[in-house]
Amino acid sequence: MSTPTRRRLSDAPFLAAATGGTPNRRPVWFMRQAGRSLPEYREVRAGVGMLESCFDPELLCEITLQPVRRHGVDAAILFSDIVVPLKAAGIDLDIVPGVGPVIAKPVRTADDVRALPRLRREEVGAVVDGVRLLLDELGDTPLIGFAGAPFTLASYLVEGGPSKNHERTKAMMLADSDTWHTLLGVLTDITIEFLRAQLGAGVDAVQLFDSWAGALSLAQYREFVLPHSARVFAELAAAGVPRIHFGVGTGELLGAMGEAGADVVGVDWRVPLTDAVRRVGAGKALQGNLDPAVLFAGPAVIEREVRRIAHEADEAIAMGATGHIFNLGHGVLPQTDPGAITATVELIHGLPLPL
Ligand code: 1CP
Repeated sequence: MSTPTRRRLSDAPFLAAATGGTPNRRPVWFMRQAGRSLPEYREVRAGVGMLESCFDPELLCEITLQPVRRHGVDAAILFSDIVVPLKAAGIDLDIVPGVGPVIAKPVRTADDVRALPRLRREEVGAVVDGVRLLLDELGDTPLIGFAGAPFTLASYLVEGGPSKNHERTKAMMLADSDTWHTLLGVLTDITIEFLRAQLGAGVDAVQLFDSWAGALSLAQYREFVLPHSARVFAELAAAGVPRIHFGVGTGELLGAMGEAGADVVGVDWRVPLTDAVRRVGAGKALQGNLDPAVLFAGPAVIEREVRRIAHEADEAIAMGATGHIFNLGHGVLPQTDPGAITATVELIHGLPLPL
């Protein structure tokens, strides 16, 4: 893969922590750091649809920069959505305010799967243009690209929208495994193409969001999901950038998610980092894991929880983790006070580094 535009940012604390180096401060960024918690986001999004903003290079650049400017986080994450490559490929869907992605014609049968389009690079040209604008603006701050993992994308396509129980998805997976693996193969190809487009434009790291994989048993994950996610990571290895893997409620899956091939494994707030390192095994960095609800509990609680996590991270590193990137255990909640986020970043940056 040719990536002539990639920047050299080896001193960036986020990249040092992700690659087994020694960061000069504790790196922190937040999943969903761009978005409704920020008044400047609500202002630029007024009257502009979610998907429209994801395909507008200037707007996606501006929204990506907002949390970097305001909070001084150690990484930017591309403003996009996991369904953007599906939309770009021609699948009829929308992101409905207050709901999330809604698919016009859910994918339920072998014929539906056969009819799915593939993604051509030029269809995400607006995202590529947005990445290029961002690299000019970001200075020394790394840019994380991302995509949804095949299972989480499949859940939206099969259910037709957000789902609590993923029952139709699991039904296809368990009753018609040929159709399931064909579907995940198509989604894996789309995910790889979307991430390659971002890497070609110069993103400094990638995160694969398998947000809903925690709904699966370990046996289901291993048989029906892991081989596909592993193909995503394997195909991106040559880019030489850190690859992060994250899902919510995946405490039972952490070992298998690490096996899929990421360099960094994201951990939600349910599992202490000292347990996470045992499950993931030595040789990978960890990312997480402040409960997003803690940001509502006031400065004293935030400080107590941040210090606990930093302490557990240091222990995890002593146990074989190659680094720690501070983050939440899932995304910033829309009602979060942005001041609490900025204060949390300052607190983390002020903590001593492990000896
Ligand atoms: O109009 C709006 O503001 C809609 C809210 C919103 C936003 C701000 C959606 C709809 N997507 C996004 C942006 C987004 N989506 C980002 C921005 C970058 C950043 O982190 O700052 C990212 C990383 C995503 C990824 C995403 N979309 C995931 C994976 C991350 C996660 O939260 O687990 C998932 C599952 C989605 C689907 C989605 N898109 C939007 C919503 C509300 C949802 C979730 C719906 C559900 O509950 O199933």
